[in-house]
Amino acid sequence: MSEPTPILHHFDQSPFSEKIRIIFGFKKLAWNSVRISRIMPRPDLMPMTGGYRRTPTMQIGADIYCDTQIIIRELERRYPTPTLFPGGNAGVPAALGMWTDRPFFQSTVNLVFGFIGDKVPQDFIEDREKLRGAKFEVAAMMAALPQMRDQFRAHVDWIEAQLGDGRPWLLSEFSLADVSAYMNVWYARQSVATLDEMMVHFPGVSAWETRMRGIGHGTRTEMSSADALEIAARSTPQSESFRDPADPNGRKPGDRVGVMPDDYGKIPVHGEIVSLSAQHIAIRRTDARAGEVVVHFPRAGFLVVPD
Ligand SMILES: N[C@@H](CCC(=O)N[C@@H](CS)C(=O)NCC(=O)O)C(=O)O
Repeated sequence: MSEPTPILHHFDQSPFSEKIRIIFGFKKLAWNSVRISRIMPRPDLMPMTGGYRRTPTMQIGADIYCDTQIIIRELERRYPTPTLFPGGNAGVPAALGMWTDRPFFQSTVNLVFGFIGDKVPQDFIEDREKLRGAKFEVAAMMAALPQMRDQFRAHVDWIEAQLGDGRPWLLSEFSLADVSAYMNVWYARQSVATLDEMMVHFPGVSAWETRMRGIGHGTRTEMSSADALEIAARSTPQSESFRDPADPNGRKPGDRVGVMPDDYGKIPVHGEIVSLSAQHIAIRRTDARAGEVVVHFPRAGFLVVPD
């Protein structure tokens, strides 16, 4: 049986979404693109995620994948060749996400908003303040721009050092490590017009960026959010139920839990456990518009709390 086409709910400026678009390119996949608004509300998406609001989300029928960690894991499971974990590198490329997606990303966000400063639209500021539960201090970010340049540069310098022996990719062969690190450089390139003044000093990174851009995004076809929601409503989740005999808290299929990110956007999604492992939890929920869906999350960086 052929695999159903993955649907990515994303927006074009989203760096985390760029990771997934590149993986579609690397694995030469056809995919459907649902462009979501950069800010809430997202009325056709929330019925599927159950409240998870970070970007991107991947949908395959009535299975919904929240967070790039779990999206990548699922794409690798369904489309193992070519692999994102070559040469026995089964753990490090994924673990490196804790550098690229957190401190490196935070430095990049600070650089980007310090640079674009007062051009950030008010509705975007209000949306992200609500998401983070903290003030979006544009003036402070602009004042800190020199420090942010230093921080971003230090992260990029690690990429340059790793490529210093002339290897084409961070772990010699192309891997998830390249995708994750590149996301930040891509994001800064989109918004910081003067970035080249810094990047000319990183010839290895610049050549690597050209190779990364050459990978493309696979075959993208636009789809409306209403059509995607209808697909979820018409489909049956394909997730098998399995327990984790080593679960350190004795959690098992059938338990009711809430799952949420541990950093921000801590909106718990409630449901009944279908399957779980050290890196994955899937919960079943029912929505008036989406019908029965199974929502999948990673474990690292996510909290699971009993309901
Ligand atoms: N850990 C998440 C992070 C995703 C993330 O922070 N995405 C940004 C956009 S690139 C976001 O969610 N912004 C708020 C929003 O889109 O509502 C992942 O890997 O998917």
